Amino acid sequence: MARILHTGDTHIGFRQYGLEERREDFAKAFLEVVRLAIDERVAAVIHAGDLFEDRLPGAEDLQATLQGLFQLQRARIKFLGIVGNHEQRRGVQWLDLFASLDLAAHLTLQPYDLQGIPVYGLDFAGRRELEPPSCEGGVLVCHQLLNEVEPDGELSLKKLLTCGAKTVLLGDFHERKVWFEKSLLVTYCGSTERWALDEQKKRGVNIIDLKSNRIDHRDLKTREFLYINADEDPLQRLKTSDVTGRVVAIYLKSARPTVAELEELGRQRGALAVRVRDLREMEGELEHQPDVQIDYGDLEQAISEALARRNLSALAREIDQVIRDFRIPDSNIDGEVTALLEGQR
Ligand SMILES: [Mn+2]
Repeated sequence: MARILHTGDTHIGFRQYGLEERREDFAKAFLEVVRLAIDERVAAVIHAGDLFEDRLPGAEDLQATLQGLFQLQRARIKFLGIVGNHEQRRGVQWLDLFASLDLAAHLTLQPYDLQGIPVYGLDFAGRRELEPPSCEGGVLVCHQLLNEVEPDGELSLKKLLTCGAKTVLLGDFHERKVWFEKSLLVTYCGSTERWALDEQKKRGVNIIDLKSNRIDHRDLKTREFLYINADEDPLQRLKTSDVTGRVVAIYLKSARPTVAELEELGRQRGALAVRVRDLREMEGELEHQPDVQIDYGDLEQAISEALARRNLSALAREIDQVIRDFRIPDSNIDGEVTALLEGQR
């Protein structure tokens, strides 16, 4: 038995809605995954990228991550990973740092031997059409979009059939998906906390026996969200539901009640946050449907989501992060970007 836990898109360090509680939630979800791996006595945790929200996780985030990695090490569970688009750096990757401490292995096209099964890994390779590498008889781990989940996804399910892999473990798309094509298993594990408001389903991980390709999943206990649909009366739902400590997500089709009224009532009732998604501009102008849906106050997130789908170079992503990082004062941006550019020569 070569049972493994497949996870990814952990996004540790994401201070969602500007809340410290949400930043902690993303780290907690990782520790919950570690606890599950230990309970399930798997041979390895295979991480399909985006362990971190960006390339500069804070000390608190690294502390939680290391805590989890040390717990796995004590339980003799391997942590095998690849680098996702969010955390990718030009030099040493965080995963390489963990590998140098013997807490992880960075999967590459030189297969890692897991109980006789070769495990291949490919770091995020951009949004251009991608030819899968040859992975004879083994497992391929990558962080890309399949054309089955995004029409202009860079990787095709059909091509995966010819790369020789028996199992393909994916990250990048945040919902769990499973395909069986002939004897090939292809799966996305989904994110471990709700990174975008529309990630409504329960978050979880895959448990897979790599010998038989038997796949199972386990739910994670994460922050509770209350979803209020556009055809419901949001004021009534807010008044009659227990929203204490929850994130309340409201889809709104009318001008009343106002966002401010909903936020105020949610706060009074003890909600952690109230997020309103205005569906009005979507109505009747489908031909002008915007690329990005923006829920109030979440411009940063909308920009991140849109950029993640563009084929930007690692350098362009780093420059973008420097410009949008609120911890870097405006007066230092010039110097930071110049240093990045000069490092390219
Ligand atoms: Mn992700």
